[in-house]
Amino acid sequence: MSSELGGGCMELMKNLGRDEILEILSQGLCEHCDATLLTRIQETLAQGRRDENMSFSNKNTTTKYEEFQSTHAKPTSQGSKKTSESVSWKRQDGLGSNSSTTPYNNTKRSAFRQLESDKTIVIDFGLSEDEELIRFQRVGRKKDLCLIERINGKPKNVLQGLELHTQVFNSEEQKKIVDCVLELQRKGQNGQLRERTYSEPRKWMRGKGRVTIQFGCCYNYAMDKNGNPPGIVRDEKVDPLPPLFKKMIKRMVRWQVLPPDCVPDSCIVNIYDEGDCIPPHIDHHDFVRPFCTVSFLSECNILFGTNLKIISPGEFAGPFTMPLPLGSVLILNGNGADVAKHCVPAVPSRRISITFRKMHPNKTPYMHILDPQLSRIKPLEISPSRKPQLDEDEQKSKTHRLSKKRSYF
Ligand SMILES: O=C(O)CCC(=O)C(=O)O
Repeated sequence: MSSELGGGCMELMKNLGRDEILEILSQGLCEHCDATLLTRIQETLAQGRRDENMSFSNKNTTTKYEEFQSTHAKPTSQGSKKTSESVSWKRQDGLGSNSSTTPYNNTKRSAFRQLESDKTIVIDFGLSEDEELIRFQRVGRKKDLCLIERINGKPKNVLQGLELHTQVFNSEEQKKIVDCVLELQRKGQNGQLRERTYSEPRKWMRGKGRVTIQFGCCYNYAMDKNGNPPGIVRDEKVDPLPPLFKKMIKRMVRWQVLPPDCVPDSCIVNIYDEGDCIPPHIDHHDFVRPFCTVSFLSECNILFGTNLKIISPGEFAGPFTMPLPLGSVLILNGNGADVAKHCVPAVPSRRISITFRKMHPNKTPYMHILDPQLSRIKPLEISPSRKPQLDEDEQKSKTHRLSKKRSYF
């Protein structure tokens, strides 16, 4: 680009917001180049090598970005004083853009539309459009979980807002994800991840905790050695979300597991050895609702209730127990996220979970930028003409699976 043309562009860019600039820069790029661009920008920002003439430091730009932050701030409330007395409990039955591998060229929009309607497009995780539609229809969804507890003297379903989506990731995809996690763990052990990304308990004992790997933001479970309180540490950097995790996020939004207005931008990987656990807690409000957790390697139980008892290290008791099937996604929202606590007692064998959460816009790390790959995800919609039928056997097996699962609740 000639310097004259470059200067003109810079002048024009001064009037744009940060995410508009990112959108322009990433148009026409494949997913890989998009990710490279994002990483370059993040690295440049992190190293403080910003060119003063760049519009990122422009006053208008900052204002637009701040505007975005404030209009998207959704204060969450919790606050209700709980004098909960568990009177009864009740059991009741109770990825991205359309193939982001599709090149997107601004000057060839009609060609892009053509591609968009092409049935042979390959979706993330290598699915064709038809395969994706079939898999989407196979997802099991439990949304009416119920546990009545007395809160401030009134009966309340403390599980309202909880949802269990099964068969979201199949065994082949689970294997890919687990391999990726184990590789990340190896890197963490070798000091190849940013300092606060990887952490493991100091010594082994039952109920000691678990290995955690965090991406997108540094989260403090408790006050750290620098005096930072629990929550997101805004001036600390951890590694960005790995590309495979972004594909998982895209799938969850496309398959209507997560809403498109609450796309996670951070996650914590929990690696539980046999006997590891997570004690009773409510997730910090530096993260908005809903958030979710995906299960791998071995099935375990999660407990819910306003009053979960710690009996001994890794041994907890509570009024509601739910098994977490492999490849399932548990959505925590409403009372299920904010009134009931949850915990995972000592697991019977090695298990991995990934908890995906969206940061509250006012709590993001200071150098945080929106990831363009996570900003244009559209939920899958099936028009009757595009609905591939499950064959008779599959339909029967889906009905059987659901009626079998019902016995858990
Ligand atoms: O491992 C799980 O399924 C639950 C994880 C969890 O509660 C958390 O990360 O806050």
